[in-house]
Amino acid sequence: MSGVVLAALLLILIVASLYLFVAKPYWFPVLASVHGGSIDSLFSTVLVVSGIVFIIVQGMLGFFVARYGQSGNERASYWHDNPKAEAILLISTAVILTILVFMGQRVWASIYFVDAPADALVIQVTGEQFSWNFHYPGPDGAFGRTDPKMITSANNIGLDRSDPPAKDDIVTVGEMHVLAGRPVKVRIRSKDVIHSFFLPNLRVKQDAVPGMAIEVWFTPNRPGAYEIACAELCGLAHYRMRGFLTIDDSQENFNKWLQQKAAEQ
Ligand SMILES: [Cu+2]
Repeated sequence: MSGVVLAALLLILIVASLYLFVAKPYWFPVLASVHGGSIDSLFSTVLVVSGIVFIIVQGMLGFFVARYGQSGNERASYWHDNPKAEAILLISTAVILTILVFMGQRVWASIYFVDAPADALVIQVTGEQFSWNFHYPGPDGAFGRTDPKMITSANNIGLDRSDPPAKDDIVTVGEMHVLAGRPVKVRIRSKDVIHSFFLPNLRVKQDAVPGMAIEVWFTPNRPGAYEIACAELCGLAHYRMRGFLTIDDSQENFNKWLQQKAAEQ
């Protein structure tokens, strides 16, 4: 094949990739949390840096095959060892990757190594095959005792209603409400296998591991209705773990929902 044809194919590859990146026909779902902005901008930075390298490398490859391989049967000259070129490529790659890694560490630390504010709303999330259970502490702010022995089909998390702090607790299945602007701390558990609590719009994704209570916190900031998913293939009906997150715009609406759920149980 003539080098010119290969160069033309490479050009199409470059233009198509650039189009996908600039026009963003497939991109992230709408952002609805405070910390998500730093994740998205880091993602874009990595994509821009690797995109520039991609265009330079593919562009040079296209240029050389078109310029020196028109008839398709030329022989390339071969040589061994070019310490200068190797040093330049190695050091520049190492510097770029190290900078990107440190940028990533900073974002990670700002999300995972910072404690949730004291006034954060705490919600206990329990994954099971195949649903998400949400446990709110109710007006007293204290969670009631749970006991695996008390789990029944009507009591998914084994909440002991005879425990005083449990009296006003609220448990919902597949339905979670939070309040815009108020930090939320979720305590994630699993009853059976490994699940992954995923809030795509909030850029939150955390594994639910049996025997562990893993906490993550975030601040929702865009009222609306969003999706909750399980991001770990956890069994045949994994897809059914889809749930619904509502970010309420006011304390009144949030309280109204809590009261309605309390009345239902
Ligand atoms: Cu799951």
